[in-house]
Amino acid sequence: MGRVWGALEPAVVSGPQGSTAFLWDAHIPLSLHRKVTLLVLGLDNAGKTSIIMDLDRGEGVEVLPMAQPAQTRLRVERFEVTLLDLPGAPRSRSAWRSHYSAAHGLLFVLDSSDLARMEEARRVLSRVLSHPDVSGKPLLLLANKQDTASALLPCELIERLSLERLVNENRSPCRIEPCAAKRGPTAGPPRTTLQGLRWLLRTIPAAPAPQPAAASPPGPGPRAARGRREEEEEGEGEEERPGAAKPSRGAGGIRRRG
Ligand SMILES: Nc1nc2c(ncn2[C@@H]2O[C@H](COP(=O)(O)OP(=O)(O)O)[C@@H](O)[C@H]2O)c(=O)[nH]1
Ligand SMILES: [Mg+2]
Repeated sequence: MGRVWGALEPAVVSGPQGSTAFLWDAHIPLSLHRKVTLLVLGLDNAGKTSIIMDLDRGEGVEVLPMAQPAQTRLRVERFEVTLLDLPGAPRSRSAWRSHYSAAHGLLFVLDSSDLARMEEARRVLSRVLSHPDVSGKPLLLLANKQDTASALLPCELIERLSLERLVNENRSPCRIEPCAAKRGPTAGPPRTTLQGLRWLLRTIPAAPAPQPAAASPPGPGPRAARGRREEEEEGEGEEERPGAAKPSRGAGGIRRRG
């Protein structure tokens, strides 16, 4: 696997059980009982709801009451985490972006065995990460259904999804963890998923998530143009526009060595 170069010196980390992380090695202090919102995204049938239910059983995870529909509230270490389980069918994806500005980070769940839809997953992930309200926020990629015989390994998924390029272009710290959400009742805690979640929480910057909806400039700027394009693209029969412009990155953007 090649190195990934970013605005800050990144590290490529390999963990146990084939887990792999690309991350910028920034020290981020924890604050007490910090409230964070994480979006759980991915294609329909990827295992998003199963992952959330499995997380409930995690060691050191406390399920908090008073969650709204499609929300799960957990206390993990010093964080009060709200997980938003967003439906992944094509017709539902256009609603995702209304949550982007409030999100501190993303969990993107993949069905690692669904080879026929891997390209669709790549397009969807690319579109999410390049949205101006998402770029730069940390991403935990959960390579689910590792219990199935045809599941791709994280290193294969990195290639299939062009993950290094996506990470560099969008400056989003990213970690990939293999997991299997559907396990027998006697299975132990969801170790790798929780490990990934803890990484995600540590990687969220100390500053609050921006709220660009209120701050966005009036008039049909690049953001509005992009929004219209996404509406067209995120519906049924979506297609990626070849050569679609990336949002401007400003100074200190991503570069590759050499
Ligand atoms: N074999 C296997 N099946 C899984 C796993 N996770 C979820 N599933 C199954 O995949 C299907 C879709 O799961 P669900 O959580 O509803 O997906 P969602 O549409 O992304 O929320 C269900 O039949 C689950 O039982 C897994 O790790 N392994
Ligand atoms: Mg679901």
